[in-house]
Amino acid sequence: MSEEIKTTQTPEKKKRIFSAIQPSGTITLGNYIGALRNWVKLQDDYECIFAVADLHAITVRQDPKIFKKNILEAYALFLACGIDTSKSMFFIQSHVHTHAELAWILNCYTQFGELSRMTQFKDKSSKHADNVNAGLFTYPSLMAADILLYQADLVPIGADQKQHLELARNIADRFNGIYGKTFTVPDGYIPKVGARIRSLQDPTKKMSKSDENVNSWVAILDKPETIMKKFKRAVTDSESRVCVGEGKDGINNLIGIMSAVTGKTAESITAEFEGKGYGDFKTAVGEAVVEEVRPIQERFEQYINDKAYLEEQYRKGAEFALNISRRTLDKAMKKIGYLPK
Ligand code: ATP
Ligand code: LTN
Repeated sequence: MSEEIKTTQTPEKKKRIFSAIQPSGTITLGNYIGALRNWVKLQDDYECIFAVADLHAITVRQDPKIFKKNILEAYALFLACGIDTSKSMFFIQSHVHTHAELAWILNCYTQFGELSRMTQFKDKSSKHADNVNAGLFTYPSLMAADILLYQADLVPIGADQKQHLELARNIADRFNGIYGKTFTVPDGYIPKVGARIRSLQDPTKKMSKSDENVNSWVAILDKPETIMKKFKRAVTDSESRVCVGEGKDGINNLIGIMSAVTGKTAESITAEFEGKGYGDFKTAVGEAVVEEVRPIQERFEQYINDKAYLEEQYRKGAEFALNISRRTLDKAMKKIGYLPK
């Protein structure tokens, strides 16, 4: 799996990228630094296809009203972060029926044992012990369908999704091995900086929007005072020197966040805060994050108040996506032996 990708390519044939984020709850700083921000940067050099993964989101129970609101807000927020529909294809997963169809097919080429080894399944089934549904288990084959439908070359993801991507590669290889080349086997792109932003309350865990402790994550749409408060409360250690070190998960994480939003290296951050305490540092990280999200929040307000524009964009996205993905689905079905419609 490649950790780094070239930023320029020959104009004739751009490589294709696919990625998606679930609209479950609010989009966090982890999602932004680990995923969204990279999507925005990739748009000029790649043919990008992005989706709001709302089919994946019902693997945990959703309140219908809130869910509906979250899907539209996620779409608007991604636009506000810089997804540009004149450069990239951007749609809502449930609007494109080929995803659910190919997912069923791929389920039949995915082994029970493979799915049982997924750490996200183990984590989520222990978190939602009262609702360990089959969708939670087969989640990775839907994700594989998302990617393989578009013959994507590269998939930008946070480190937590690496195992799912490996599985998508295995499924593609297996299918190609049986029927001949049908799917492009995708490579992952995991950013070096910010691939795993950690919880502000338990820095041994990743920052996750489904964490019940609201102080553990920062949402892109949190008010400035809320962001400052959450950073001030961030769990650190009993030392006082701002530097990267063993057993300093909290500070390492804050340095990582600071570095991701300001572009400064860990060394220069350490030098800047030499002789200053954790309190000053936490305030500075909070302020840097507030500055980073301010323009995004302003653009979000404009988009979310223009429902007609949003609808026009996601309709256009779904139409494009269906056109491309239908070809792959037809090809796979033909190879399996289904009668043409
Ligand atoms: P959930 O809490 O519902 O599992 P999540 O916050 O982990 O959600 P996802 O929708 O699973 O978010 O992930 C969206 C994208 O953001 C993925 O590419 C994922 O790798 C990335 N991502 C999620 N959390 C982090 C994090 N803490 N640091 C870096 N990247 C992250
Ligand atoms: N499972 C991913 C979201 C997701 C995705 C995808 C990412 C759904 N389909 C396809 C990359 C490619 C997640 O929870 N982060």
